[in-house]
Amino acid sequence: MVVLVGQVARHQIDREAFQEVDFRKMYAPLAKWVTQIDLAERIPELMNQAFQVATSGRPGPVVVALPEDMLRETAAAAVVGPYRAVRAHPGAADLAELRRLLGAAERPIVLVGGSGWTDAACADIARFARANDLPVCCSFRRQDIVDNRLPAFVGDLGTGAAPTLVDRFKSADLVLAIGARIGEITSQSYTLMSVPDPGKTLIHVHAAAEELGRVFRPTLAIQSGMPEFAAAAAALEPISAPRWAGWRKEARAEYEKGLIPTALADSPALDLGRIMNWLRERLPDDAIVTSDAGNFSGWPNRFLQYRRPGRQLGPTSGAMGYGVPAAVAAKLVHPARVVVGFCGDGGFMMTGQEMATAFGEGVGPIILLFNNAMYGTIRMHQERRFPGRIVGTALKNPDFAALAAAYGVFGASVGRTEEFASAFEAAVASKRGAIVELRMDPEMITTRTTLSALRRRAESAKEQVRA
Ligand SMILES: Cc1ncc(C[n+]2csc(CCOP(=O)(O)OP(=O)(O)O)c2C)c(N)n1
Ligand SMILES: [Mg+2]
Repeated sequence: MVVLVGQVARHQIDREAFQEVDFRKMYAPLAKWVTQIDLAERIPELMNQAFQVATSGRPGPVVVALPEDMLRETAAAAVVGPYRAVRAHPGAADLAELRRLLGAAERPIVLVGGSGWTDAACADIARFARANDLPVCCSFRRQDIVDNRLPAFVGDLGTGAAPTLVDRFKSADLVLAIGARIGEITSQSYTLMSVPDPGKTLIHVHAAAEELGRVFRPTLAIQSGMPEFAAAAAALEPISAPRWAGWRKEARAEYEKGLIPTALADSPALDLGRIMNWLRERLPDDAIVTSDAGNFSGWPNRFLQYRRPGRQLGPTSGAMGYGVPAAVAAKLVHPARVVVGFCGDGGFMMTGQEMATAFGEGVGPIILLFNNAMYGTIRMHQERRFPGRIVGTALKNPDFAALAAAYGVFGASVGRTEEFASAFEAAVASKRGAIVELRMDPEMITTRTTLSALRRRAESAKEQVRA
């Protein structure tokens, strides 16, 4: 992302003039690079550099401040050619070492993640995994890199990672991490491997040199773009009759078992597990699923199967307010594809007004609004640490169906499992954007446990401490 932002005139700088901000300071820890163009004749140079930096290595945002008087200047400038992102290739020696390490492994696991994946790179990695019968898991909110229906796919390491996958990852003797930073969420708060020596063979492939060796010291570090690495990996001679065929099969069986909803309550009126399973069958292969941040996201993350060329768009930063705008943007780019945005009531109230943009642009994303009348994630932490003490997490929401009508989009409010399918089909058919509210049981705090179970556990832990 390249952000062009207006700045006060050059002769007003440092007066704290109207709306003056020192953008270099403000964005220093957030952006990959911040610059200001003070001379009109430097526009070609600095704009070229902005795109070059934003797209090369680990992609990241660049902020360009533009003093308003500079914008009124004219200058003679040569036209420069388009920017070309710089991506490294894996070397022959690195690939030979990778194959040697893999050949010596007993329980290998591949972790895919990060950005820079093209359709061809995804297909190449799937081919590499199948040829070597390797299990593949993915990092937080990067579930669409490998088609989840392939036998190689064994789950995701997000906020609600399956305990069986976490255990399996810990007992792996070789990790091949491709593109993932292995950050706090993916590494389950840095518990998947020891720091800094991971205690196992770690082959880390990343587009940026500075990410290699961060936290975990790799046995083999390979700086490479994803398309470049994936093509090379697919061309490697496969390990014949790998020792880990059973290990991969067990991992896949555990993942498939996880698709069966956990029985949390006796026939709940709105059974989210059944609804997610219905959606898994219903969504086309090229569907785009966007997600906000919040506990509701556990439902699509655990039960949907992301596919290619389908996409998952979600904030790996955990920022709320992303789901609706991302769904509107995805539908603008791909008007012919089904776009479903998953959102909590809290997150929807932050940026849900973007439904006006969808209506104005004439595009129809479908928003599934999980209404539990609270900031569920924060309530969960309150119950865990201070059971029964609820502060500032209850929400008094507007009438969402009425809000949908006010925006001019389709609205439905679903309180029973059997009402969902027809509401969803009507939303698809409406073609003008839709808000489908799911009036969920607030007890369903995660896909694996209830609010009262959490509270009981926290209370009895407190009792034990007292005793
Ligand atoms: C912009 C922003 N503000 C605050 C938070 C902290 N936060 C994380 S989840 C959450 C609550 C989410 O509530 P909701 O969208 O209703 O989803 P639920 O957890 O109830 O399913 C909050 C406040 C955040 N991640 N992002
Ligand atoms: Mg909520």
